[in-house]
Amino acid sequence: LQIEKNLRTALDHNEFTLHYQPKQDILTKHIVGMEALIRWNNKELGNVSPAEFIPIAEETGMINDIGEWVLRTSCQQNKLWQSKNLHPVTVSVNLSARQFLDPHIVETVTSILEETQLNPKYLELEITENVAVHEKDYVNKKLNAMRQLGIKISIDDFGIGYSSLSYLKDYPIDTLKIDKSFVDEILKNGDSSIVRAIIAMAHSLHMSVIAEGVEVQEQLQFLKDHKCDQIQGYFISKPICATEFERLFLKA
Ligand code: G
Ligand code: G
Ligand code: NA
Ligand code: MN
Repeated sequence: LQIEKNLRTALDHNEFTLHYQPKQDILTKHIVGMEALIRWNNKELGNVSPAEFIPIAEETGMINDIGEWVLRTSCQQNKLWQSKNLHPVTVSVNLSARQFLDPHIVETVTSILEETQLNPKYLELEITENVAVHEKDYVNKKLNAMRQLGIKISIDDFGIGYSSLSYLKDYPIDTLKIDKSFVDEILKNGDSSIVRAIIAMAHSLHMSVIAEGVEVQEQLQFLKDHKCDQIQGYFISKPICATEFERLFLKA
C-alpha cells in the first residue's frame, strides 16, 4: 500500500531512472545493444526493485504511464548517443502484457519515434510469452503493425511461460531470449538440452537468439560452441547508469 501510494507521484517527482545492460555479439564481441531497466528511488522507501513495483504498476494500470516514460527516455538517450557519433546500438525496452494489449500502444510508439527522431531499427520491444496466449488475430495484427514501424520484437524469458509453441511460426518475432534458469543449467553437467533446443528452434524459424543471465566463461563458451548469437549478463556487465554505459561501452 505504501508502495502504491508513493508510486502514484513517482513520475511527477522524477524518481525514476534507467539503467542499461549491454548485449554482446558472441563472435565479434561487439556491444550491439542494451536493455533498459527501470530504477526507482523514493524518499520514504529508498530504492525499490522493479520486481516489486512493476507488478503493482501493472495491477493498478500505472504501468501505461510509467512504460511510456521508459520508452521515451530510452529512445531519447539512444538518439543522443547516436547524435554524438557513438557506435550505434539497439535499445531494448521491456513491455508488460498490459502495455502490449493497450489499444493505443502502436500510436504511442509511433509518436515517441517521431518525437525523438530515433531510427526505428534501433528500438526493440521485449515481450513475454504470456502475451501470446491472448486472441491470436489481435496479437498478430499488433505485432505486424509494430514490425511495419521498423522496430524489432523479442520474446523475453523464453521457455518458462504458459503458452504453446505454435504461435512462434506465425508471429513476426526477431529474437528469442533464453531465460536465465536454462542458462544456469549449463553449469549443471549434462543438463543443457533445453538451451541447445531453443537455439536450434530459433535458427530454424529464422530468428536470432540471445542468452540472458550469463555469469561465467564456461556458459559463454558453451553458448558460443552451440551457435548462440548474443549474450547478456553479469559476465559482460551488470546494468549501469547512462554515463557509465557511455564511458565503458560506446567510447572507442
Ligand atoms: O533490473 P531487474 O533485474 O531488477 O528487474 C527486475 C524485473 O523488472 C525484471 O523482470 C525486468 O524485466 C522488470 N523490469 C525492469 N525494467 C522494466 C520496465 O521498464 N518495464 C517493465 N515492464 N518491466 C521492467
Ligand atoms: O525479466 P528480465 O529478463 O527483463 O530481467 C532482467 C533482470 O535480470 C534485471 O533485473 C537484471 O538486473 C537481471 N540480470 C541481468 N543479468 C544478470 C545475471 O547475469 N545474473 C543475475 N542473477 N541477474 C541478472
Ligand atoms: Na527483459
Ligand atoms: Mn528475462
